[in-house]
Amino acid sequence: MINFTKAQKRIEELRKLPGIGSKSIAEVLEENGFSRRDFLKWAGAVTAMLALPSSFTPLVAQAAEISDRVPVVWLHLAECTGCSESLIRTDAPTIDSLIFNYINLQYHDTIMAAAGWQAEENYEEAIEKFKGRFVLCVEGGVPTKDGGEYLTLGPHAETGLSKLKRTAEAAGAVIAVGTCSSFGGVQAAYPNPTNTKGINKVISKPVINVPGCPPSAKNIVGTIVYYILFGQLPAVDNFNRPKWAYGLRIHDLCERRGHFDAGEFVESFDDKEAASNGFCLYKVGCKGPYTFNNCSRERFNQHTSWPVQAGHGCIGCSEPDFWDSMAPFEEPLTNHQFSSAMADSSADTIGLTVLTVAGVAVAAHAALSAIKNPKE
Ligand code: FSX
Ligand code: SF4
Ligand code: F3S
Repeated sequence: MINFTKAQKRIEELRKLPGIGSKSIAEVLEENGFSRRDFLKWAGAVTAMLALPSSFTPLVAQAAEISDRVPVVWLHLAECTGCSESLIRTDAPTIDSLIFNYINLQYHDTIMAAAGWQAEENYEEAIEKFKGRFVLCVEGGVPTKDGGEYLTLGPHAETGLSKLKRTAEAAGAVIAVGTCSSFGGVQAAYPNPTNTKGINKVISKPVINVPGCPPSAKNIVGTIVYYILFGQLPAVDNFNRPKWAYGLRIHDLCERRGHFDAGEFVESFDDKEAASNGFCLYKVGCKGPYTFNNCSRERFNQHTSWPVQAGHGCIGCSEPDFWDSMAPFEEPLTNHQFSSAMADSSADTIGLTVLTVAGVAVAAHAALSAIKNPKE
């Protein structure tokens, strides 16, 4: 049960804490050309995205306004930094990226000013000073082979494994940002020479997974805003992904879905006519029917586009082991075994599914339309 009064009280309490912002979020937004109206529109969209009643919109706005009260430590392990890029690399700052800049970010390798010993010192100070109440965001999987020595960080060459464990121990909440920290990611793909794992495999605290390679800025900021509002983790599926973001398949809200249902497919990437008609990309490898994420609804880059709209099928980047289980990416899973959210869940295993080339639309539609996110 979502408790409005509890969220209100939490915001009041947080407001009493010292913030680090020298300006208010209203001033920051105004300097970047956003009006109060834009901000409230953003808050309304985030409220809807988080599946909260619209009466929560003012609270979501307030949570963003006091986001500089909640300290965040951002740890990079084995990854490509695309997750941070997803947040900060836009042609013009978005409200999401400005809110991210506004949070009380105590440590983030890529965007902080400090370097070397100074950075290390900041890190140690932050985890001591904000013990038990900072949010730990982790980007990247954790190599575990040979005591984790395939990833060392900082001047003391501490292993990522050790740094992750002790930081998670001190954190108030842990968020795995991206598929690498959620499930291991590309470095955990076969043959996984460093025995890299998702972070929840090596720490005892509950971890909220926000997968995607990279995840959208909306899913990252939405998860942080949710935590600011409620001080707890949202309802999750069996892969610990927030249901508000990962409750539906890409395929459910895809704009090409009508063509899938009508059996109209792009047959190859040089099929100009089919491409210009926006036909379904299933036969050129789209994994949207097996992938739980909100890309088709929320899109990327200020809602402008997303992979399928841009003309390439979904590669299933928010599913565990997608580098192995969803490959080859430009072919349908026809005659390939797959192991996605559905196949990996014990209670709801649909087992080994083999789709035949003939009648693929019918077979896929009949088999997959009935599939729901496993632990709903
Ligand atoms: Fe992984 Fe994020 Fe993919 Fe990259 O760091 S989810 S490789 S987009 O950047 O962790
Ligand atoms: Fe969209 Fe892919 Fe589903 Fe086709 S298979 S409707 S392109 S998600
Ligand atoms: Fe990833 Fe598919 Fe979305 S590839 S970004 S889950 S459309």
